[in-house]
Amino acid sequence: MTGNKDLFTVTSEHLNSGLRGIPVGTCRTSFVTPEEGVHYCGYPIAELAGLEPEDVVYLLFNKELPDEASAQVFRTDLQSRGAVPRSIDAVFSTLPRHGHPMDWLSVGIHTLGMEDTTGDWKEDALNLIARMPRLMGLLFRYREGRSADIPDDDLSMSMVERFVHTLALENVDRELMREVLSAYLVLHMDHGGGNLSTFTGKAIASGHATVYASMAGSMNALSGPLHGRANQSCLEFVLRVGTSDPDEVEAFVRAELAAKRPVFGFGHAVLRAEDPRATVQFALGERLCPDDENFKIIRTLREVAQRVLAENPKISNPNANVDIASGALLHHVGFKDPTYYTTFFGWARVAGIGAQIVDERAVLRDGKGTPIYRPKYIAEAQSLRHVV
Ligand code: AMX
Repeated sequence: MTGNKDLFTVTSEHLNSGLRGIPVGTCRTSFVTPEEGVHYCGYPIAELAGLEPEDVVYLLFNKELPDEASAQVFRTDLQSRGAVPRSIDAVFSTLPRHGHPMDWLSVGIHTLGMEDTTGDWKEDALNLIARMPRLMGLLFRYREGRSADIPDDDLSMSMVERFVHTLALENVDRELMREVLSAYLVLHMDHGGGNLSTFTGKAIASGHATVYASMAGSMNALSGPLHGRANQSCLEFVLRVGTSDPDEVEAFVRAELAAKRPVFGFGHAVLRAEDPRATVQFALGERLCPDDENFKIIRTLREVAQRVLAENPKISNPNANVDIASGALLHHVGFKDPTYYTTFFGWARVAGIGAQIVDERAVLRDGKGTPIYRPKYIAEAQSLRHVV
């Protein structure tokens, strides 16, 4: 963006509105349109959904998809960065097991930063991305009390394979788990510059806190029920629906609305169509688990809830959002406890937020980076007074 153009007029009505819609910067990794949802570096998300997560991380950092040779070099580079220090085990073994997994994730990221921060924005962002699979696996293992016989990390594996390998769940189809998680990561890596967790991470980094401290802050922001934790709430909602019979689902949806409760998995602040990330996950579910009970429920909800919500003209978008299907898929492949779901969201976002932090700190403004964030607040209900 060049020149000095008027972009927006700020009026007193914008105060205390959560900066909603107020332009504050530029984003080089992704943008969101009302009809096609998120695009990474210009590519509609639906076209990227089948790619390997490593290739999409490359895209977010380099703004181009890799050719075969660059993809291989990048994978080898990530592998060389992936080793997680043993102190993570010591820290995780002392955390309260009833603590929310997102709090564990934040502590884990901070611990990685205390062990090894280079101070180079890109190095630290890539190191963290490479260490996330093992960190995530250990998080599950220690919090579930399965700390015995954890397999050694195998850095020759892909990122998702390393997580699945560390998790080492019995009686699950590991290939199915890999496929669903790979798609999940790609779909959730980035969503523009102004969502709360991304904005928070960039704001913290603007004061030159480390990538790790900034990312831990992002995860804390993501943990809120109005933000990332909506995907946990969504599967809890599906489990409460408990039936795929269209008449019963309709009665349930109407009762929720009458009780002034949200119909989870529907609606969006920006999108005005079904979120393509939901469409992709519905297609994945039709292929991988069409007879799964929860999948049958969301298939019915997709039609029934959309129809019922569309009766209310106040609702700008009655269609399914990204959170409708991810929980059913994660549940199907073996993740039965929805309290963990936001950690997958966080794992994915480390890539997008990491790339955006690098852009803001080392690329924008001809490499000078943005200054420390300092929006203006106007004094309210404070007249000058003195203690004596
Ligand atoms: N169920 C019930 N009411 C809904 C609704 C839904 N799914 N979607 C919108 N509404 C209501 C809003 O609460 C609002 O009511 P109000 O006027 O009494 O405040 C009215 O319809 C108009 O809302 P809107 O302009 O269409 O959407 P919004 O930007 O205010 O809210 C969202 C967007 C996502 C918070 C809302 O659709 C919602 O609560 N959905 C259900 C929860 C959910 O699935 N959250 C995950 C969203 C995906 C994501 O961004 N991670």
